[in-house]
Amino acid sequence: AMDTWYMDDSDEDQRLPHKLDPNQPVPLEDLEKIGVFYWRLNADIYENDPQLENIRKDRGYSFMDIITVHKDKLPNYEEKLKMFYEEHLHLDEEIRYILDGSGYFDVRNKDDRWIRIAMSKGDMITLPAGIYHRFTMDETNYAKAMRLFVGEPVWKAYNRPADDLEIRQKYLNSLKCAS
Ligand code: KMT
Ligand code: NI
Repeated sequence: AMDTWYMDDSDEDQRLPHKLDPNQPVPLEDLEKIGVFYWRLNADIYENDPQLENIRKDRGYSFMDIITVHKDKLPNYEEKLKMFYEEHLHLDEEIRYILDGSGYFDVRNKDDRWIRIAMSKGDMITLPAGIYHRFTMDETNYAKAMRLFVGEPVWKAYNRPADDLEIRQKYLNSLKCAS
C-alpha cells in the first residue's frame, strides 16, 4: 500500500526516500484535506476492471493512455525526468495509476512542506488542479502508469512561481473552506 512522509531538506539524489529522522508519516486524511485522493486497485486486471470503470465514470475520466518511464522506453528520458521534477501545477487534475514499477509523487502541504507519496503497482492517485507538485523515479528506475484525464488531455505545466494564476487562487481558497 501507499506510504507517505514529510521530506528532509537534503540535496542528495532525488531517487532516495528523503525521510526525516525520525520518520514523520503523513496520514491519508491529511492528504485528503489538501485535495489529494487515493485508490488501491488490482493492476493485474486493469484492462477489464469494474472498480476502475466505476471511478472513471464517477469522476468523468474519459481519456486514458499509458506511459512507461524507463531509459530504454521513454524518448528524451533524462530531459523528461528533469521536467517531471520541476515544481509545477496544472489547470486540471493530475490522475495517475501505477500499473507496474514505482515512483514518488511529491506535493506541497498548506505550510509549503514537501510530502512524499511512494506509489507502486496498484496505487492510483489524483492531485487537484492548482497544487504544487513534482514526480521522480525511485531507485528502481522503472514505472508504468496509466494517465487519466477529464476530456481532452492538456499536459501543460506551469512551473513555480505560478501564484497569479486563477486556478492557484481557487485551490488556495478551497483549502480555507476544508478546515
Ligand atoms: C507526470 O506528469 O509527472 C508524469 O506523468 C510522470 C510519470 S507517471 C508515473
Ligand atoms: Ni504534474
